[in-house]
Amino acid sequence: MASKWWQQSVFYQIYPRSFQDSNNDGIGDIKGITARLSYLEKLGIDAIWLSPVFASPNVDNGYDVSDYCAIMPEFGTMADMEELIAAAKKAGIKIIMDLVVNHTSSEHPWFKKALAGDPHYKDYYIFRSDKNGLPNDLNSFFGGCAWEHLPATNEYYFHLFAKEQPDLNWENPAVRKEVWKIMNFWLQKGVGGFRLDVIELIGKIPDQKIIGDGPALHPYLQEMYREVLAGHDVVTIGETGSVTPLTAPLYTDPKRKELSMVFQFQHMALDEVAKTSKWNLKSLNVSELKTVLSRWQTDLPKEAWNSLFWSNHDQPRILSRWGNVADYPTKSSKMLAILLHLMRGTPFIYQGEELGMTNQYVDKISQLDDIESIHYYEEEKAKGSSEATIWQAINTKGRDNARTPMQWSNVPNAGFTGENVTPWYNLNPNYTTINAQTRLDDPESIFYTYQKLIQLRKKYPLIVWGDYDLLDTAENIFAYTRSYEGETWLICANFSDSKQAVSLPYAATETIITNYPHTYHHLNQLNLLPYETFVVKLA
Ligand code: TEU
Ligand code: CA
Repeated sequence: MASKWWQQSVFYQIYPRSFQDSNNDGIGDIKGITARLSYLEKLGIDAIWLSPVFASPNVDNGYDVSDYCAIMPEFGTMADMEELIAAAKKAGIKIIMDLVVNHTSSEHPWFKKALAGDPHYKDYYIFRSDKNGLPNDLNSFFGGCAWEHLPATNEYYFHLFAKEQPDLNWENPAVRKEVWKIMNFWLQKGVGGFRLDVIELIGKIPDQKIIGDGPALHPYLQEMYREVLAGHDVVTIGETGSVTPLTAPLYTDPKRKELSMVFQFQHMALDEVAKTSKWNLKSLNVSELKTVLSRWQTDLPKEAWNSLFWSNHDQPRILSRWGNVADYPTKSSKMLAILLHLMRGTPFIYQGEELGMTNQYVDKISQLDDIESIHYYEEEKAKGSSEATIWQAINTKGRDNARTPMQWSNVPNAGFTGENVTPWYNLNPNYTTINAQTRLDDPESIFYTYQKLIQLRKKYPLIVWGDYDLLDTAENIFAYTRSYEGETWLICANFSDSKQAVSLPYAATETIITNYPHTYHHLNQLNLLPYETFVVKLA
């Protein structure tokens, strides 16, 4: 397959509400992003995945869209958006829109007309009569029943997320045509592609309790390709919560003309008790992480393509989750960055990950913004769970952890908004020490590790195309090789806070990158320090 730009790119995800405020209303906005393009150019990224900026009542912070072809007034105007696309293009950065088309906001005109009884628009959604009671026991991902009762009209409508996010009926060709129109509208604006929110759900058949991977899912994606994507050199990234290395090629094999790549979440489930929920915590087993990530490196057919991420706006911050904030913040954040970015696939950096931003600590419901965490708190309180258990889970896995404002400097409000402004959401108090300014001033900071990893990816085709082989090492040693055109690199990490002896039957001719001031030659008697990580070229 001819190589694609998005296979050699590094993406950066921006959660616009929390990135940069430009008009001192305490809310991040599009002009703020444009003002920060030079920072992103310095980092070296090639594309921005922009979380939704469309008109929305913000029940789910933009993942509840009320007009797909208008900009949320708090974020600015369509002119601001056009300016961002143009300025980013000049900086060599593509803008990828976050398309949320499994559902709309209940404020969308389509849904309002449906509620008013318009039969054309009722068929845009999933309504069922209440004459036989609840259609079935399906639940929403945000807790509670997935069927919202409308007593006035003796019916229910279906929502897999909040009740303010009614699911669209993709079986209806008119709905699909509306989506193609929206996508073409944004392609004409010059965007570089789309991240497709919960796209695996669009083939759902609620009456048969089929939610993900419905029979019509791939036909819909092939229709999307025919109607919108064919002929455009754009990227599509599917958010597919239950995809496996076996099913991923169904989305990403170019011969199937569907998507470019998918976000898989198997590694993100390794610290939750299997088959329960994200809130049911268990500690990470590094062997399981090695197995899962390696499976995505080796079981994907060459023609399929992988995304690589630790963090996003739904996940806790990786340094708090699987790094070591207390004793080895810099070493462990560099270990995580190097381990992931030397793998095969397109890396995604989440805003603030390149600064080593961390989770925040909360212990009052007034400190929560995220609907998912608020529902969880209420449900657990109703069940009689202890506050300690609830807050332990929220502080560990709550989505608000990733949504505290970007920490630019050590002034009040961290340069995110004016010093005397009340930001829409509380900053993490550690912005006084963890911020872009301190990282840019420190040549040994995590920022420059990310910058170098991006430079290496551009310089060495081995990183993009090389074969991956996991080495058989002790549990806490994560070591693998990448081989390409006769050259082999070895990547080795001590994924622990204790010294680890490791013996690797290799000799190194060059140290590419490391998080300790060491160089590496014979690798057969190494005593790695906590989180010590290195990449070497093998003899
Ligand atoms: O997330 C879908 C999804 O998988 C989430 O329910 C995720 O499992 C959960 O947030 C993990 O804690 C997408 C968006 O990324 C998310 O922000 C939206 O809330 C959701 O869809 C509905 O649009
Ligand atoms: Ca603003």
